[in-house]
Amino acid sequence: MAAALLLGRIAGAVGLLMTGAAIGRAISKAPVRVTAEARKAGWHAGVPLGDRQYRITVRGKWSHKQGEPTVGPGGSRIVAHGDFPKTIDGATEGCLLVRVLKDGAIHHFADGRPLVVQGPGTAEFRINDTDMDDNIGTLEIRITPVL
Ligand SMILES: [Ca+2]
Repeated sequence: MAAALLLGRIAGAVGLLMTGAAIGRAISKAPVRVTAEARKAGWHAGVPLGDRQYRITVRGKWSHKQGEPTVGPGGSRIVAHGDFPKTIDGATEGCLLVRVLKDGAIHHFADGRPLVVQGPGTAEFRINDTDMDDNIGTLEIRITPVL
């Protein structure tokens, strides 16, 4: 139990916790779960995807600004632009961004609906925000191969 707690703390410190499949192998059958911390600067790295489609669903809430209501992966209702410290334009402030390293496309959640992304590549996650100090919360991300 103590080892599991310690492992969880270490994974939390780096902002990524993977279960359900071995790290470093492409997901073939079982879903993989990872967590994304709102305060983590940069991309949460490293979920290998095979040459197929994957459905990404998310639970939990976070916020890009302490004092604002916590929200799901769709972020706030405001599309980031101007001086907002966003990662990309055209997605809502504080939404979950998904990048598949290979084609370089960045996907974002709209209204919290599941995303389907195409492998192969490495899936990475982050919040659409670059001012991390006032962020709170964690999202649980589930990545499931589409049959
Ligand atoms: Ca922020």
